Amino acid sequence: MNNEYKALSPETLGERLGELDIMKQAVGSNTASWTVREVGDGNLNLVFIVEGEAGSVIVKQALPYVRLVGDSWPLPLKRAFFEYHALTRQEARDPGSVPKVLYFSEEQALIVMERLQPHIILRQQTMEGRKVDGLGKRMGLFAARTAFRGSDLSMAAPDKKADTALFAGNVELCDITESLVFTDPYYDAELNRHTTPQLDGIVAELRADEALKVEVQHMKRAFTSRGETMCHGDLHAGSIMVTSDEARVIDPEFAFYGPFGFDIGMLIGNYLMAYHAMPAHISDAEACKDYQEWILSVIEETWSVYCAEFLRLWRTERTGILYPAALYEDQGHHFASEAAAQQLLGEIFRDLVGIAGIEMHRRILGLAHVAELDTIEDEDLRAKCETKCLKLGQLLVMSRNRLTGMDAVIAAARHTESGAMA
Ligand code: SR1
Ligand code: MG
Repeated sequence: MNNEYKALSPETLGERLGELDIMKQAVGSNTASWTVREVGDGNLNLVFIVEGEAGSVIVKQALPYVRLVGDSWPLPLKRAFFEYHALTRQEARDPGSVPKVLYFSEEQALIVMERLQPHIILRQQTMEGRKVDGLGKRMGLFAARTAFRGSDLSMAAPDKKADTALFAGNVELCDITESLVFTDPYYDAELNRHTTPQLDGIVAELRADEALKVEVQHMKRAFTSRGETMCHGDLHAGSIMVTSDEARVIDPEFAFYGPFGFDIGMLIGNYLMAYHAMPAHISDAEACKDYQEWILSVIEETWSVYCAEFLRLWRTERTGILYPAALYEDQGHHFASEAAAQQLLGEIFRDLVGIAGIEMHRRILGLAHVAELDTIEDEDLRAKCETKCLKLGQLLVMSRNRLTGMDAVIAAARHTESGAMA
C-alpha cells in the first residue's frame, strides 16, 4: 500500500487493502467478491464493513477533518493512533470487552478490527425499546477494571507515567471535550443549537446560573488536571455495541488520562437522557414505564458492580504506588485500607454525578446531540423530554456533593420524570 494518506472509499478499499495478509485471511483473497459498505454514523470517521468469502471485518479510518462539520474543522489523523493504543490497553485491562484489533496503519490512520455481529449500537436498541440482559454488570465491570488497572493503584509508576505522556498527545480530541462539553453549552457559542423557541427560556436560565458555571468549571479542572486513569473519553450509548445479552465497547479515540469518574459519569448521563426520552419512543404507557424502570435498574447495577469490582481489585491487585499494602494490610491496618477505598469510591461518585449532569446539558445545548432526543419529530414533545434532562442535569451538577448514593440520583430522576420540577 502506498504510504501517503488517502481516504478510502468502497470503490478503492479492495484494491488498497487486498494485499494485506490479514485481509486475505479474514475476508478472502478474491477482492472481486468483496462487498464494501460505508456505515459510519458517528461524528468523525469513515467506517466500512468489508465482507468476502472468508468472513467480514470492520475498517475504520480517520478523516483529516470533523465529519459532522466538514473540512472547515480540521482534525489530526493521529486520533487513530490513540484509538489503537486505547483498544490494546482496554483489552488487556478487561479482556473481551472491546473488538479485537487485527491491523493498524498509522500512516493511513486506519484500524482493521473484528466485526461484532449481530451487535447493534446500544442507542438504536434503546430507541426500539429492547433490553440487554447483563448490561449493568458488563459496563460496571468494564468501567471499574479499566479505571483501576489503568491507574497508580495498579500500574508500575514508570508505565503509568509513560502512558500518561503518550496520551497527553491527544490534544485536539481533549480540546473538543473541553470546548463542546465543559464550555460551549454554558454560553451562546457559535456551534451550539437547541430546540427553539421551546427551550429558549430554560436555556437562558441555565446560562445565567453563575453557581452552575462555577461547578462545571470545577469539573473541567478535574478533566484537564487529574490524570488518575486512562479513560475511554467518549463512553456514551453510541460507543457500545450490543446483542440481547452482550455488550462490547468501541471507539476510544478520545482516550486520555483523567478522573476515575469520567467514563462512568458520561455513561450514566446518557442512560438518564434515554430514561427521559422514552415516552417519545414507546407509546404504550405501561411498556414505557417498564422500560424506564429497566434503564434505572441498569444505572443502579452499573454502579453497584463498579463498586464491588473496584473493591475486589483494591483487595487483590493493589500493586501500584498508591495506598501501598506495606502501609496498611502489612501492618494489620485493614480497617484503614477499607476506609480509604470507600472514601475514594465516594469521590468517584461525586465526580460521576457532576459529569453525568454536564453530559446531559451538552447533548441538548451544544453541537453534538443524541438520537434518543434529536429524532423526536414533535418539537413540543422533544422540548418536554429535553427540559427534564436539563433540569436533572442542573440538579446533579449542583447537588453532587450532597447526594448520598445512586439511590438518590435515581430518586431525583423519578422526581423529574413525574413532572414535579416542571
Ligand atoms: C465534533 S465531535 C462531537 C462529539 O462527537 C464525539 O462522539 C464526541 O462525543 C464529541 O464530543
Ligand atoms: Mg465515537
